[in-house]
Amino acid sequence: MKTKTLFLVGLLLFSGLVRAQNQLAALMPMPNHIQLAKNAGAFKFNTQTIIVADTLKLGFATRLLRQNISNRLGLHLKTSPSSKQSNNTIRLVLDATLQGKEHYVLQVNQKEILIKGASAAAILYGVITLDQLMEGDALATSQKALTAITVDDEPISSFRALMLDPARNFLPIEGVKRYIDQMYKYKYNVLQLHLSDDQGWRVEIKSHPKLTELGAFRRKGAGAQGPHNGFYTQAELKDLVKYAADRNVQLVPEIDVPGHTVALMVAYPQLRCDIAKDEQFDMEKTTNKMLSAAKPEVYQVLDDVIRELADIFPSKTIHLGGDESAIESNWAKSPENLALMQQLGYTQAAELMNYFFGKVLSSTRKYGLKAILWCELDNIRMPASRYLFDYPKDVTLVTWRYGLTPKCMELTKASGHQLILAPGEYAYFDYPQYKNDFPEFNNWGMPTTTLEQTYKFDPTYGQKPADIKQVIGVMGTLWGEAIPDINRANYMTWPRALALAEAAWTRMEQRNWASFKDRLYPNIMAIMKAGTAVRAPFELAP
Ligand code: TNX
Repeated sequence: MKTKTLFLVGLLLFSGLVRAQNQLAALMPMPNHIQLAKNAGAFKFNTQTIIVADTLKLGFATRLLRQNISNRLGLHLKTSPSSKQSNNTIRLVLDATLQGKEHYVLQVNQKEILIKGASAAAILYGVITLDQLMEGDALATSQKALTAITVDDEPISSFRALMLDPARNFLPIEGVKRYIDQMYKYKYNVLQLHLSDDQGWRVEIKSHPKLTELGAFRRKGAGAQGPHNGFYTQAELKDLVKYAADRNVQLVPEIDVPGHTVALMVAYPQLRCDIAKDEQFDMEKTTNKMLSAAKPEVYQVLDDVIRELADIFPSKTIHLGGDESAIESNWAKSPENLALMQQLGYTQAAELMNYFFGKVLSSTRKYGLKAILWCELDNIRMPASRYLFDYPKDVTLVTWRYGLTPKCMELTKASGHQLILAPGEYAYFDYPQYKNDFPEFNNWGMPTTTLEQTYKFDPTYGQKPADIKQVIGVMGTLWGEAIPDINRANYMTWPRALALAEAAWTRMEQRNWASFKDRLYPNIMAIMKAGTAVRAPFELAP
């Protein structure tokens, strides 16, 4: 009797442990295809396990893998480009026959762990998923084992972005690197930097030094490195580009024109619209004043800026803003712009946006850059029916205004523009994550975007992927008016960016709020362990 009871208790405990160990428990974003191998055993790590990888081409992924194994298992594995050993290996294999730049296959069996992909980025993603498997299967990991599994995974979107806004409040470069350290682990591959706005110009431009001398220092005596003052040198940005590229993150600079340009107009007053000629600007404020469309110097300065940015950012993509231009109170009241309008035979001042971007886009083409612009429709409140501006087809648009994304999808499908989705209702991470949560200042009555609300984001809007081929991805935006430093930026980002990462990566059929909530905890812990600020979503506690 006694033995029987002990046996039953033992069995119960054992089954409890079996249930607690779950290889899928920390996967984020959820891979698109997983095959669990029944009774196929496990890979056992030991001091003789060897990492086989081309360390020249796969340097970063290999270092990350060694680091992860050392952190989790305390084993310091040897790495070699080839091996006679046919088992007890972790092999990273570049395989050009695999379709898709970010497509990886991760196979775990008793003999070996194999990660295959056609690019260093794909292999890196396999290494990240491997680490999440080990995080989830805590019991096996504690025994230096990994249960057999196959993951065959690639993203639904090629553009998976977050955006930081160091223009409103400057974010020193070290903090931006730490930000990239987290975002790449959730397979984000683009970081947009909003480098100019009314409140600051944050990138060194050698041909126009006043941009930073005057435009990067809005508050005298308030320090050189944020929140009010500061800029990135070109050398710092080139270093950041490399740092990000190792982690498969492409940097996209944004220079916001022709609105949101007070810092630029403080540095070079001759570029202002004539009606703002004598205005005393306060760079702390958003004043809705614009560059002139009629002054040739404007296009010369922007050409120089674009040329220098093309040299810093090898990804050759630039965002040129185009949002919230107060055309009616600027160009439509300005003698020089009205004269230009007449000369061009335009009937509305808004048409000057086509002229303005026609000129600026000839510079981006000249320097081999692809341009992105914020999508503005003819009515910023619904209903909206058409593009306000007739931009050329090689421009990618970003939909952002609350409720207007389905309309933008419909219009770009007809027009042929590529589209990135940053809908205010899901992806605006400057908005509070819960009622009465931050931001505690500069909150103009922002709507609340809860974690669950972000998770609800369906980037297909219920359509078949084949019917929305113009949609290339999604972006979460951290507008910075109420974000004084990188800690706050992180607090606003996490965990909502986990939800958005899954929207960008995982097919809708594979997504599930209950499963996401289960997988949140180990990931919030991982972000905290890295010393990164994150909001605890206490509203989800039962
Ligand atoms: C609108 S989104 C803006 C930004 C602000 C943001 C605040 C967009 C293209 N323009 O300038 O920072 O709202 O949420």
